[in-house]
Amino acid sequence: MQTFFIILILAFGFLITFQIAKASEYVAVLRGEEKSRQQTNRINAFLLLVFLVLGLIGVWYCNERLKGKILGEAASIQGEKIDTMLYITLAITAVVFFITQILLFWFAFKYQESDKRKAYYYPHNNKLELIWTVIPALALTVLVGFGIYYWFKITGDAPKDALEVEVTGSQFKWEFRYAGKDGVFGKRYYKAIDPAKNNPLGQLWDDPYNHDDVLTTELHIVVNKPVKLIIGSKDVIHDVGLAQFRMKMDAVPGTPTTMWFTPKYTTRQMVEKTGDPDFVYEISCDQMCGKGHYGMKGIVVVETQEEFDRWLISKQPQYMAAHPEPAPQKPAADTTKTVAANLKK
Ligand SMILES: [Cu+2]
Repeated sequence: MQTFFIILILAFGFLITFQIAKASEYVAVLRGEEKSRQQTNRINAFLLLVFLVLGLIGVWYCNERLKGKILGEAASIQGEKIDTMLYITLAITAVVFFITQILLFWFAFKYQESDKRKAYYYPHNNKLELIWTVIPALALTVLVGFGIYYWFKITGDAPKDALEVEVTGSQFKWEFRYAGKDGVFGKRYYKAIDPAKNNPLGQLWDDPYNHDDVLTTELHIVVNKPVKLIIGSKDVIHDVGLAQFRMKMDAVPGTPTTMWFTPKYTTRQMVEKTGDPDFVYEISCDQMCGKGHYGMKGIVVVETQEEFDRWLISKQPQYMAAHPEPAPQKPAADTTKTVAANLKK
């Protein structure tokens, strides 16, 4: 139905344009080709000026309406730097935008066709070419330079005391793994992935480092403590999007990516700051990864170290879920059989 309407609208649009073109052709014939062309030129020149004025009013209006409403304050120390970069870039590009747009439309109006004026032939000027190549090149190099500096910082080595969390994306959810008491993540192998056997991340159970690793569906991190995310994917490319912290990193199958940042405010502090009792930090998927892409929105909790420790300790390591206590009434013969079966494998 929708497609039908779109086709109908397009057909109407075509018909209207066609009719207008035909009508103006008749007008031209009646009035004389040359006169009609001059009049069209004058109208177009005036419309360009109208477009400039309305466009600038629109820019001002959007800016006024949306000021401070888009992302809010950055909630991480690194995010502040990214915001500063964004504002500097916006300021520079805004100056260029206003100068070029005003000149473009004003010149188009002022120097419209006139019988009293002959176009000035000015084909080339090396000095001008040099100026408008070198200045933007320098400005962009400085902007990109700052960008690369922060990029290397965020994706480079995290501070030694950083909390490490492994983030794994899949269609359509995020799974988080904490290293547990030993502080070391156990090994994983993709062929060991078996959700039916409580092993959704493919942890290798013969690696003792895996025995205390905790799997969660919420990302909990500690305020004022750097957190390093080790990011991966089980199927297609996803992207860890943490808009409030100004962080974003692709989750690529087979190639772990990392980034680290330091959250500045706990979720509770943000509730107070924003005045929104329902405030939660969000993790989103920033890659169109399939039909259920929108369902990857998840919750990030920023809390104090004590709250975090209490939360983590309340979680059962995945090893326990994958290895439930053997039922005591089971006859010993069964175990022998299992061992024998395993040996055959
Ligand atoms: Cu995704």
